[in-house]
Amino acid sequence: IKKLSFTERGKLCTNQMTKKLFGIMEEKKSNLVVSADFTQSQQILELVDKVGPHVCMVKTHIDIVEDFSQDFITKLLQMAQKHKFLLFEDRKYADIGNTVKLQYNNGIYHVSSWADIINAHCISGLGVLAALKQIGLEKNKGCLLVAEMSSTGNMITAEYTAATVKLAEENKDFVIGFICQNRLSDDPTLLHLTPGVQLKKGSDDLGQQYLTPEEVISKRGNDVIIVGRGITQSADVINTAIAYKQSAYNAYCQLLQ
Ligand code: UP6
Repeated sequence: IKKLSFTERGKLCTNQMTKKLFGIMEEKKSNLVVSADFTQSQQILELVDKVGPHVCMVKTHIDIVEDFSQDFITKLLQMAQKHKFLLFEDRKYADIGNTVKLQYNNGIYHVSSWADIINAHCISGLGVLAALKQIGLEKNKGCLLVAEMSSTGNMITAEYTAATVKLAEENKDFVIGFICQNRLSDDPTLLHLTPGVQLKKGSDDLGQQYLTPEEVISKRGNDVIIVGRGITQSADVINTAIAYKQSAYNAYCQLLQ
């Protein structure tokens, strides 16, 4: 596998969100996303203040936060400014178009008002993407498509993955890439982000499967690692985040043309 640098790839992008993300990745020498899967807003803010300098993006599951407030969002946005990272809400929208539109824009969380990037399963057809796009494009947001999953026994087939890739390639005004386990598209302007990453290969007791940063980036040819508990449950989150950042970035650099 041969790759272009983040800067070179950024120059090829017409999608402003992808361009912006490549710029951050190059500047911070980081293709690490931290998954801030805590249930208390203070835990999330403390984590991102520590690891913020080392990540290109912070991934949230806003619907697990027990003390959600607008003040929390304001602080999260301030952190994103301070440490220069993007916010990715991992909601995995999957319903019919009209419903996902309401979920994205309305409810308690008003995700479209603060998340730079969201993601979707295209299981229900073209309407999901069309609906998210109606809101997202106007606000210059980006969307990732879930093309593969890390969990054991997941029901995604090769045909489903291929159809998802086609949809991404046809909707590059809004779709910036994939959540996946393998490199799926040769298009250098589409990003491959991979969850299920720890420094040691393994699994948890609920079906999650882990690959190492080297396996994900240099062997499989993905671009970005997404790490949750590997960082959040570590006794030294800063140095652990640095270790993940360096192994993923070095693995990418090995592939440069
Ligand atoms: N995630 C996966 N696998 C996928 C898609 N998304 O694990 O195929 C998400 C999970 C979690 C994070 O929802 O937020 O990535 C992984 O967390 P972990 O590193 O603690 O396992």
